[in-house]
Amino acid sequence: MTSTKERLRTDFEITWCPGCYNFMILESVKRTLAKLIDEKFTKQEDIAIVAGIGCHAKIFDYLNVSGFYGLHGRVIPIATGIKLGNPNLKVIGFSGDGDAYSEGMEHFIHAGRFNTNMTLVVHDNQAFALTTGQPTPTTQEGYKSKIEPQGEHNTPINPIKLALASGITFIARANSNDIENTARILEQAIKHNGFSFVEIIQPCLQFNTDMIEIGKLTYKTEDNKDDMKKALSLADEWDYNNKKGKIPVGIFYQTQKPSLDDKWNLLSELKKKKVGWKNLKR
Ligand SMILES: Cc1ncc(C[n+]2csc(CCOP(=O)(O)OP(=O)(O)O)c2C)c(N)n1
Ligand SMILES: [Mg+2]
Repeated sequence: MTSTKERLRTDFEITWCPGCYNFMILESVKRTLAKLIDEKFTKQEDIAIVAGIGCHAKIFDYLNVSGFYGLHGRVIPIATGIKLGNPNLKVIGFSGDGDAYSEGMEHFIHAGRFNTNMTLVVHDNQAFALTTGQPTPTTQEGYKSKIEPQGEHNTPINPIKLALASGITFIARANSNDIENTARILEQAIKHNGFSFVEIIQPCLQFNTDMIEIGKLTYKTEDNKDDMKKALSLADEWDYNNKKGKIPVGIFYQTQKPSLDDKWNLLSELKKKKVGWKNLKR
């Protein structure tokens, strides 16, 4: 008998570079979804995924679930649209650091305000990889590329701090190399009621090779709930520039606030009755 995890694979040829950390992220996602389906938390047909454009986004082709292969930077609005169309679906967005923090930045901030009931997974390789390695908002200073031969002179943003400031209700960082812990974090993120954000550190073997050892600096933290001070101090431990010291990974912050579906009575009704808009009798 085929396992749930096997049913999540597709026959598309995988075109990531050999050894790319995206393979590890794909494995973590498959393990998480298979567990959630086996536990009857959701059904395979009730999962919808959205991807941006980039190396990360190819994950869309390798997962046998429904969804929408979007535009660069527009993962969150598309996912929000799916959620508004049918709040009974489990919606997961896959974004790159370029995708989420450059062109898609404004959506990220507003997602915190809306508290849309979805998960955003950011594959953060500190580079625009698919377009051959230009620097993104999380690239470290000094990174040399074709467009900045003298090196990146801008300071990276810290997406964890930005998420905390934006009111995002579930914030975590994972290390792509640690499949088991990433799967554990993804499971908690998908089970969270509200907007959950999982930033996955993913070295790029081809372009930002200065950061290739970054996974080795990570250490696991204990899951935090809504201690904002603790979350801020964890976020401050790594500034995305430093190649020394320690990088915490784990659930940095989790709090309960009404999600978009809870706040909007018609969406709550659709969820309660487990129906779509056309079956909603008013
Ligand atoms: C609207 C739009 N702007 C820009 C691009 C060009 N583009 C395609 S992929 C990409 C880089 C993606 O980088 P990131 O989101 O970090 O993903 P990665 O390839 O690193 O996984 C860019 C800039 C595009 N396809 N569409
Ligand atoms: Mg990238």
